[in-house]
Amino acid sequence: DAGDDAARFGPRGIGARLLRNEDARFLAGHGEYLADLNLYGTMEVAFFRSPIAHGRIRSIEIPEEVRSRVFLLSDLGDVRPVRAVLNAPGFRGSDFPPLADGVVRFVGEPIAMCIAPTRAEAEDIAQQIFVDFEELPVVTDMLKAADGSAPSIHDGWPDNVCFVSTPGNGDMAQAERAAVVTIERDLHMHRQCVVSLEGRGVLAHHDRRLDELVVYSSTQQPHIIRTVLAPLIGVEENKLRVVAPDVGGGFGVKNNLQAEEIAIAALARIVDHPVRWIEDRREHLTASPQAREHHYRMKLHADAQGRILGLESEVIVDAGAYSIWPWSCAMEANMSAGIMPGPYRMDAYRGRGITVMSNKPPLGPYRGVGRPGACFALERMMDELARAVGREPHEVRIDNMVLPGQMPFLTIAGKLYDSGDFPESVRRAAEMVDVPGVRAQQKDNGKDGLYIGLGWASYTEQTAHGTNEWLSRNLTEVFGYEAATARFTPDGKLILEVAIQNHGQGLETTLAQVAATELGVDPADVVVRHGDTAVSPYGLGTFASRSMVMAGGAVGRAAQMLAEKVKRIGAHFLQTTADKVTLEDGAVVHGPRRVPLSEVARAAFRHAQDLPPGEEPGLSVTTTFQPESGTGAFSYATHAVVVCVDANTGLVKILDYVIVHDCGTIVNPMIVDGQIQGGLAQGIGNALLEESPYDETGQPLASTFLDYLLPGFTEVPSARISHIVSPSPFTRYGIKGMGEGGAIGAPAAIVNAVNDALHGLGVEINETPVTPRRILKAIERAAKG
Ligand code: MCN
Repeated sequence: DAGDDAARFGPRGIGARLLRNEDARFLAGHGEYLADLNLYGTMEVAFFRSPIAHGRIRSIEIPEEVRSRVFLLSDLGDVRPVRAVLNAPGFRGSDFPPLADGVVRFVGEPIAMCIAPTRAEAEDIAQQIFVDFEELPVVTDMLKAADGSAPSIHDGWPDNVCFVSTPGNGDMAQAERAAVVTIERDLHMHRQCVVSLEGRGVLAHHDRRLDELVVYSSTQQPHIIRTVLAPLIGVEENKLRVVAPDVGGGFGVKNNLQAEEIAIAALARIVDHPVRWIEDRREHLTASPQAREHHYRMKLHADAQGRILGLESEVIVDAGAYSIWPWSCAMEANMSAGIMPGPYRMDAYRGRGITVMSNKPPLGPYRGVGRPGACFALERMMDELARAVGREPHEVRIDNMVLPGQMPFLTIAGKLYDSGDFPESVRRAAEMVDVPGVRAQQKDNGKDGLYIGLGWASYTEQTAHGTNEWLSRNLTEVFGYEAATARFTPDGKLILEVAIQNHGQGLETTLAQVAATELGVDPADVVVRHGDTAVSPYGLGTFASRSMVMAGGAVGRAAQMLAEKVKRIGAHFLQTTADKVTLEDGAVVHGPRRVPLSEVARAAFRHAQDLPPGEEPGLSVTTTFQPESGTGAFSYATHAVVVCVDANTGLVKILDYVIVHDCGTIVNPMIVDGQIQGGLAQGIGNALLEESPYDETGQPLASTFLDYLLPGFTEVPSARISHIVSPSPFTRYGIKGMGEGGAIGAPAAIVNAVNDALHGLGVEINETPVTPRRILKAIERAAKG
């Protein structure tokens, strides 16, 4: 409740629906993205990329007149491939070289860099390169990769299986014996791209004055990019600065160390001018890390009322040609298998996550990571379970959910849910969507070939993973804290320096709101600096819905510590003690008397003689924060969607979309609603449109926006969003992360709605996206019986 928040956190602190500080810059065109940087003498880079999916390079021919403009791996001197490692028995790693090292494993893999004053000229040079390949067998079918029938694409591997995880608990044999209903299905979520508004890009140069290499990258995680990049290119970490300028969306695709980042940084060491590569759209669609591509084999055991007794779930994930750093190829399958039980109680769970390699671009994180697939698979099963026991799907969900009184709740897969009222999210969504009303409308299904359907999805979103969570996944390269510096300038204005990277989430505003809560400053006056290893304390970056909890917590702690000093100095001026003053409206206040922060800062920086005895000069605090629970904080939501399917054309129209959501304490309700809506847009793409198919030779069949379809304004309705607020007991202020949720629930809810609409025709669709072609085929198949 906004009124409560204002009382607890101040009128412009946590909970205030403020416009975003950063939007003045963006809307006026003052954002500075990679392509806007203007360094004298910059040469532009075009990559020559593999035209085939798997082959050994016999020879590379480069015309003599352009040879000095072309760089192969052997021209880069001492540079090492990146290798993502999972410290788990049975994990197989693979080197991902910055430029091909004799073998190429996917169409689009970088082989050479061409430099010229303009990108067009660099592309002309790339056109003149000829590579002779010995073609090798191509693996594109994940099921064959998983069953061992496809030849291995990495030397020394017996097959293409990279890792198998087997989470679970409970007595499955008992669950099977007790079950009255068993539902069994195979389901598939296709491969897709990420499609951030700004593609990837890197600019690197040698700063002669400081004798350091400066790498500008459109990245979500400058600090750990620096840590891992430095040894790969033989530069000491203290001689490498990584800067993320404004970043036009990331969604996970900029949350890895990329081959191009290593190649451009390595090139900048050996040429005497800046070099820059800016990804074009075709490169983004075919050579960037891609996403999803899960195949599920599910078995759900339940009693006659639909109460879940046991769940068996196998997920096979096609991770493409290489393991992405730092997450490794096992990221998707591990997340999916670990979160699979979702918001439900069950007596037994047996999960199996199998990651396989193929001749496609590496799989990377994309909003939701593993969870859109897991939610899709489980929630399809929940709808089929409800059908089998003859009950409304939302009622079966309510009956199976973890209850508020059981929180904190340890799931059967070992996740600690912190707080929440899962059943209430379904009850409220059912009311908002008006279930009896929709059921009444469905009586007209079939008229003019139109079919109405109601679909559901409930999920939990694990956010702000702590160190224990990464360790439980055997990921030792990442950690579960964030750092922040809060400091005043000598004129009394606040600067926050953070290692997380704001690229659309509104963090410049919400972090300022957190500081305003502690220090009583105006958030519009707070400067938030991020994205530069030379500016902020060390931290991990922005991904996994962690920044609000982690960086918010670190800023909150730093600001609180700073507030104590400010109060001591202010109290000294007011001739009272620190416990008697408050910080309000930019001043230290004691009854009717006040000392402005500018006065406090003047004393702290320039007139130390005015400070209380023993007080050190300066006003700056650097500290860290990590949540108390190692598994982080769990948001959750229920999505309910009403669709109309046109059986004549196969088109799906969304008529109503309801989301009941809980992310604990909300810092900025306007931003949170925007995040949910943005995630929903991507979930709708996942459900209905976006797909990156490959033919059997490993050629991408969607390499432009003509064949890779994105949802537009007409496909994305405004969701009706309602909030439950269950503060987390494990985080500062009770905040939970939420940046991925919209994308997690939508594919399941929409496909469920399509199935609900077409069930009367005998149709069942268990793959995404549900394109018109798939719908028409399914109707045709059902008609033939
Ligand atoms: N917030 C809030 N109150 C909360 C939780 C969050 O006000 N209780 C606000 C904060 O401004 C926060 C934002 O909502 O920055 C999202 O919160 P959080 O869940 O902490 O996620 P992160 O800030 O760490 O952002 C990462 C997340 C992820 S994982 C993806 S993917 C994603 C997303 O954010 N990528 C995005 N949203 C994106 N939005 C844009 N515009 N661009 C992207 O690339």
